[in-house]
Amino acid sequence: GPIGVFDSGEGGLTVLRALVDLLPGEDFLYACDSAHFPYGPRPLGEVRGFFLRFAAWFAEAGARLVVVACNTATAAVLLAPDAPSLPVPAVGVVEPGARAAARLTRTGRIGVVATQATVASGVYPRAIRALRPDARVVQVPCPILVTLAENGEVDSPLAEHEIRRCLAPLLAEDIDTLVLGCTHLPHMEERIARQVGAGVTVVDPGREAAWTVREWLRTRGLLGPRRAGGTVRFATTGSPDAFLKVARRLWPGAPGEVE
Ligand code: DGN
Repeated sequence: GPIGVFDSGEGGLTVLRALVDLLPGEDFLYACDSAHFPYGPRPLGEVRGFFLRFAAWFAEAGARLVVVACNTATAAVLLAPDAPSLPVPAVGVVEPGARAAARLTRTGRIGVVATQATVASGVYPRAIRALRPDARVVQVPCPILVTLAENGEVDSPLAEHEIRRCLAPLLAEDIDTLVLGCTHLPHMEERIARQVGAGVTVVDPGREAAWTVREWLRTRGLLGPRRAGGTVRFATTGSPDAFLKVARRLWPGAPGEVE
């Protein structure tokens, strides 16, 4: 079966892109819950309920594995204290991101930009400090950036302004590592990297998760063909046309058909 990839909307495309680059022979099934976007302001219990319906759907579609390409859903489902059992194996984005941050920081001062729900859940500070107990993790929520990315607005003057405003409190803390703790943010990675400057290492947890996925498949003997030629299919609870229109703007040349 295919590898499932899930997000609330367009953010998970940054993870899908990393997966397609790394595993070009695999078939991917990307599903998103555009009807309930954004997840960030919602209680984690509600996000969990939404995800569980998708998990059942992925299982029915015969997915080998589901990549939870949404930090908020990872916090709500996989890293929740009372994590539910799932009908399909799942890999999230938070732990791979936390591992990279803990490995890359020199000063131990780490910034995290994420949704309100992810920030409130504390998953990043917890996961980072489990590996680097001396780390100082500063978090800021970024609901406006999420919405801009969801609308495909990643290089406007407004986006530039909001990125600056969002990052200012982190830069004031003298961080040396910045975790893009929401999968919508890597759509703006170049602009973010330019604003934080060369002294700050930017971590994209989605890209780190792609390596985790490859390792997960390899150790179980489930890696697909090495050659290119895998397929991508999209499904959304919202308007397929609206989804694809933004997807093609965010990822020119994106493969895939929408169902
Ligand atoms: N892209 C999701 C995340 O990584 O948290 C959430 C975006 C949202 O729905 N607000």
